[in-house]
Parts: sequence; structure tokens; C-alpha cells
Amino acid sequence: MKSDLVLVTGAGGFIGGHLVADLRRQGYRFIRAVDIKPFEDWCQIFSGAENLSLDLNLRENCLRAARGARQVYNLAANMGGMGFIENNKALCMLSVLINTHMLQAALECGVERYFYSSSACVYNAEKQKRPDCPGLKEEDAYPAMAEDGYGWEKLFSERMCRHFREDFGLQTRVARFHNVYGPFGTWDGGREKAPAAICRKVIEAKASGRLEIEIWGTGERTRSFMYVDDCITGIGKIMPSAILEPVNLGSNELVTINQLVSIVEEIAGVRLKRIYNPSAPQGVTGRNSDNTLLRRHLNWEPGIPLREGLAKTYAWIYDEFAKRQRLGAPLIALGSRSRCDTQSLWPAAPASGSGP
Ligand code: NAD
Ligand code: GDC
Repeated sequence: MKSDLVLVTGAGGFIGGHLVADLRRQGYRFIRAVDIKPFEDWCQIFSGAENLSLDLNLRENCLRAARGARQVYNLAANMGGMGFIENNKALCMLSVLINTHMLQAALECGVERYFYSSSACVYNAEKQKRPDCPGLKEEDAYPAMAEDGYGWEKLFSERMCRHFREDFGLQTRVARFHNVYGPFGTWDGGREKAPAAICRKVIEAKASGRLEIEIWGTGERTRSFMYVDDCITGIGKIMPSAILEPVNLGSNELVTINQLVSIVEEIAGVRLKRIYNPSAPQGVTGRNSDNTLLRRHLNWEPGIPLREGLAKTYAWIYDEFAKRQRLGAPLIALGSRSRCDTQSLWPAAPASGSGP
């Protein structure tokens, strides 16, 4: 097994980088790491791996990437937090090219096992209308009413994995990740998700002395957030498993966004005035992971407490922020979108604000 060639796509991204690190720790000697980004923009890069910068929207590049591989982890996608996916639906849907061409290439190259990273965004919006709604079970994806754009692409790609398995015998495994956070995740530029965004905003407030924070929405929406180490452990367990249908991979520690902010404030040792922006992207009202199926198959589920994961994430973002300050970059303004290429704008918070 350890001498198999393993392909990780999206390896220059957040989870892909952690996955390559983990495969190396496990003793895999031949790892091919592929991402569209130039190497200097990869979140993590390992000299022991075969690193390739390729656009996997193109079939010939997928064939190049899959040649000789026995296992494929397809993590490449054009994605981000609510600020990105709500404003870039067409770009998100175009990721269908990546999974389509990767599946075809995997089949053509005789790949034995194929992992696809789906998302909790596949779930029916009707099941996520209350902050206290029950954890989402796998069956709640149907009848389909996924997150517009990004979620529909994930749902379609999941089904394509299923039909490649049923019709062509390619051993596909699919996990639905619920909001993943941790060191090396995007923390500014417009693609960041709530945990990293809140850490960054708290750090900015402390650094600038302007002791206030903009929170998108009312702060009452609920989510569960999974620390990246749990995500990597889960991928490692699901890939060799007999779980043929898409399965949740998420934490079930449900918090409101206000509670998330309070935890980060506590870690930072600060209390901020909260300014709520109802015009910003908000997504579904409540979302949690039901881990019954995962537990039944694996006798395991993500368990790293949010407080513990956030402390590590905050420390990492703090260091990155400080590094940037030392390099002379200007203090990032609240709501900065410095590195985002494709994002449209939304109205700013009203100057008066509200909240405690
Ligand atoms: P990420 O954006 O950090 O990583 C994705 C990587 O894919 C990026 O580095 C990007 O450059 C690369 N990519 C995009 N288009 C490409 C192309 N055409 N060819 C080659 N590479 C391309 O995101 P992540 O958080 O590491 O997510 C990894 C996977 O997990 C994605 O499929 C994502 O949709 C899924 N997922 C993530 C979360 C989360 O909370 N992070 C939740 C649900 C699902
Ligand atoms: O972006 P996200 O983490 O994505 O947002 C969670 C909630 O936090 C939203 O209601 C959002 O309005 C609120 N929020 C408050 N302030 C902020 O400053 C902020 N930045 C951000 N980003 N959010 C803030 C995600 C998708 C992913 C992925 C996962 C799967 O949706 O964006 O691509 O697939 O879901 O679980 P979220 O959880 O809605």
C-alpha cells in the first residue's frame, strides 16, 4: 500500500495540504500533489512529493495527474465561505468539470479508489430553516434543494461518483464535510469562512485599538465547525471503508455565531462591541451534522472541542497577521478583500450598528 502512487488534487489548498502532510506521516513514499495555483501560493508544499501546477478543469491535465495513481483524493474545487459562494455561483458550478474529468481520467488510468470531498451545502434548504433544527441525516439531501450554485454542483458530482461506481466499478467514496477550520485555512481575501474570519476580525480590532467587530447577520444562526485534524482522520477512515453512499463528516457541537465570537474573544482576552450586518451573506439559518451513520460504520466521529481547535487556529492566524505587519503591509481594514479576485461586493454595515 505505502508504495502506491497517491494523487491529491487541491493539494495547494487548506485541507489538501494537511492531507499530503498526513499521507507522508503514514509513510506513503509516492505522493503526487496537484493544484491550479502557482507553487508560491500553496498553503503547504512538501519537497518529498511530486508537486504539479495544473488546471484540472482540462481533461488532458486530469489524465496527466492520474497516470500511474492507485488512489485519488479529489479535493480540488473553486470554493470559499458564504461571502464567496453566494456571489460566485457560476464559478462554483464550473468545478463540475474537475470532478467529471477526474473521474474519467481515474477510470482510464485504472485507479482503484477515488475519494470525493462533498459538502453539507448539498442538504435541502427546507431542513435548515431554524437555528435549533436537528442534525442533518444523509437522507436529508433529497428531495433536492441544495445551496444554489456550489451545493448543486456538489450534489451532481456526488451522484456522478455513485454512477461511476455502479456502472464502471470505480470504487468511489464520498464525504460531506461540514465547515472545516484550522491552521493554513484561508483567513482573509473574501473566501474565508466564519471561524477564520472572526479570528482575523478580533485580531484586527485588538491591533487597531478599535474595539468593535462586524458580524454578518444577527449572530443567531447556528453551525457546527470541524477542526481540520478530525477532517483528515475521517478521510483516512472513510477511504478504505465499505461506506458506499455519501456520509457526513462533521462535528455535532452546535453553536450560534455569537457563541463563536464569544469563544474567540475569550481566547484573545478582549470584549468587542458587536455590529451586525444584515445585508451580508448568511446562508442557511441552522446546520448541524448527524453522525449516526458515521458512528455505525466507523465507531468514530469528530470530537475535537471547538474551543481547543479555535485556540490553535487563532494562534496561527495571529502569527500570520503579525508576519504581514512586520513585512510592512498596511493594517488590514475591517472587511478587507485584499486577495479576492472574483468576489462581488455587498453593502457595508450601517454605521450606527447594534448589539451588546
Ligand atoms: P481550498 O480552496 O483551500 O482548496 C481547494 C483547492 O483547489 C485550492 O487550492 C484551489 O486552487 C484548487 N483548485 C481550484 N480549481 C482548480 C483547478 N481547476 N485545478 C486544480 N486545482 C484547483 O478549500 P478546502 O477548504 O481545502 O476544501 C477542499 C475540498 O473540500 C473542496 O472540494 C471543498 O469544496 C470541500 N469542502 C470544504 C469545506 C470547508 O469547510 N473547508 C466544507 C465542505 C466541503
Ligand atoms: O462562511 P461561513 O462559515 O459558511 O458562514 C457561517 C455563518 O457565519 C453565516 O451565517 C455567516 O453569515 C456568518 N458570519 C458572520 N460573520 C464573517 O465575517 C461572518 N465571515 C463569514 N464567512 N461568515 C460570517 C459553508 C460554505 C462552505 C462549506 C460549508 C459546509 O457555509 O460556505 O463552502 O461547504 O458550509 O458546511 P457556511 O457555514 O454558511
